[in-house]
Amino acid sequence: MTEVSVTFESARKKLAKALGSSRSEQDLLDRFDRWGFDLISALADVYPLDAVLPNLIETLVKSNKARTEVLHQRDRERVLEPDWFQSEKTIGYVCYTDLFAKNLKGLNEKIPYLKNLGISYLHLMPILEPRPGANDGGYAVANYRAIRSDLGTMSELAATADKLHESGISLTLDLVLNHVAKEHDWALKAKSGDVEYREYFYVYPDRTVPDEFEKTLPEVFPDFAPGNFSFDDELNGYVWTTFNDYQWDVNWSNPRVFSEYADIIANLANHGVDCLRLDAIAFIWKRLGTNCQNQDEVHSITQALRAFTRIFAPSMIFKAEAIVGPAQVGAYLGEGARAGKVSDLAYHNSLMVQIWSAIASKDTSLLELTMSRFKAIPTSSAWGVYLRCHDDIGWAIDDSDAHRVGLNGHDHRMFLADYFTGKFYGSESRGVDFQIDEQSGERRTSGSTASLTGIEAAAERGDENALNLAIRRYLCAYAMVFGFGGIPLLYMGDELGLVNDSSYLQDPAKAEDNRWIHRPMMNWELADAATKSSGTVASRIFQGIQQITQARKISPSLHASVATRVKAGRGTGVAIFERNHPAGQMIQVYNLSEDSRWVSSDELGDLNGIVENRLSGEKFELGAGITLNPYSAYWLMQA
Ligand code: OTU
Repeated sequence: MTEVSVTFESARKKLAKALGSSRSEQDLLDRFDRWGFDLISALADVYPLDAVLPNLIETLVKSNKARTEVLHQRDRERVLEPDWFQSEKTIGYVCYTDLFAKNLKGLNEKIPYLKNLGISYLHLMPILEPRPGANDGGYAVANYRAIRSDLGTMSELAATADKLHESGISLTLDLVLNHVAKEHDWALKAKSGDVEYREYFYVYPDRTVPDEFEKTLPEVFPDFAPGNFSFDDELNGYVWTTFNDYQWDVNWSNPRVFSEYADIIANLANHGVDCLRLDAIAFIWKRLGTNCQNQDEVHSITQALRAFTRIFAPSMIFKAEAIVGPAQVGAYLGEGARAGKVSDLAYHNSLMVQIWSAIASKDTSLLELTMSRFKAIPTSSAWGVYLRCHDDIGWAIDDSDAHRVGLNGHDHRMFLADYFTGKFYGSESRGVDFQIDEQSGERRTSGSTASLTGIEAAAERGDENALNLAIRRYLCAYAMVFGFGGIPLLYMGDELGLVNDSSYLQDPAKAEDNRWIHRPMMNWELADAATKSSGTVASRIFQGIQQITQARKISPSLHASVATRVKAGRGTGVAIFERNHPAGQMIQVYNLSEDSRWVSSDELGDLNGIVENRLSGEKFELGAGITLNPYSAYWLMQA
């Protein structure tokens, strides 16, 4: 027997002894039999087993006792329906609790609005207690066991989770794994000289080691947080700070850190959270001579946490926030022996970038090529698909991909940054530059969907034609997001076309970070009007999004277990997405140009005769092909 099997047997014995005979305790033991090996083998990759397992077993037993019967029941249901999040009926919404509804109590009252929009998956942006003052939008957590005090309490969180579930909506929260606020208890203890807690972080007495690492480390926020290490007087040393100087990277090579996070996860699961968004997961393992992202140990750690969660709370899933290239992102959903054993969801950053790139260039060849580079993902996983989120857009165009379609990577990235900030001739985009790379001049872009797609500029000028075109562009892009398969994530305000909001400049804790320009306050007056009247920009967008949502919900062909294939060779501004699902072939056609285009029927898979456009409900004779109006979108099925 291998070391792992021996450990498994003895761990199982200890667990069985500690557990009683109740149904939930016996269920837990069954799940240990199913997932315990994955847990222990992954732990063995990274840690001495006796330094983590006893703690984990204790956490399992203790947290299982604390878990409510309602949650045990949810566990049983989801074990029987493990694809719940892959369903075509899953529609996501992402918002800040305060900007959306002031606090958790206010949010409870807005659940009918979310239901009306068709939402069944809600991601509440960072809500755990952050450090005071600047806190990177809540990504500098001071306490994982409390809610930001103006938003509510942990028991209110559990109550909100219950209310959401009653309405068929699951709850996602962020779990920031890579760093804590320098005001977190661990950091305070480290500063006070506690050696054990100093080892929760990467601390160096002088610049020797940091300088070695810096040789190969990129910078995430070069403008407001240059470098990856910060000197701290109390530590009397340099502490690793990938992001801001107040966000201290946690040392995951320390087994105690693993045990701490397992316990934090169990606590969140016991408050009714369904999904954890693993923030900045790519960064959690450091290796000299590398960019310290996507290291193999990241995936071992995730597998261990995932197996732990499957044993303890099988209704919970993980979403990897790994904003990395096509070649790296697959590992977050599991490749090789880890297929299906790490995160269940991962953001599709490349698709997002490629949609914007195709819009700017009115050419889809780069999108087609880049999408063809994606390998299959486990059929039990799904992409989180989005057009905008709370972050800037990094123009992640691969140099060799660009080269293969006749572009220069650097030039194209510069073009996109210029285009979406309105500097390129003819562009109506109103984005703003975020972080400039001194050497290359390359920039990322902030801005809301409505401002980037030209709605803001056209509305301001009162140019009806331009406005119509911009709204079509906007809805066409969202149809791509909703049609791709995986969870479409609607970013708050995008259902109404909210434009850039500069009010963040008044708040000193936000002013230097222009990502706040696309994190506006919800406009409930506008939302009310949009749901009641028609004809306004907001109502046209709201109804457009609702229509896309409804079309998606009646289309089992969009279940995430089957991948979308982006058809190659079009390149003329038309993208074709093929979904060869046993429930029925669906061919999606998008004209991302400002001119009419033609698609011939032999580009449309097996479709012939009478076809239905799921998006409009319209049925028509396919004939030789379809004339595509600017920004038209079709989800075609055999009628
Ligand atoms: C994430 O971001 C969050 O989404 C950001 O809002 C936070 O500032 C950051 O972590 C730190 O907590 O780490 O895996 O364009 O994509 O900052 C990628 C850069 C991240 C972002 C990057 C991202």
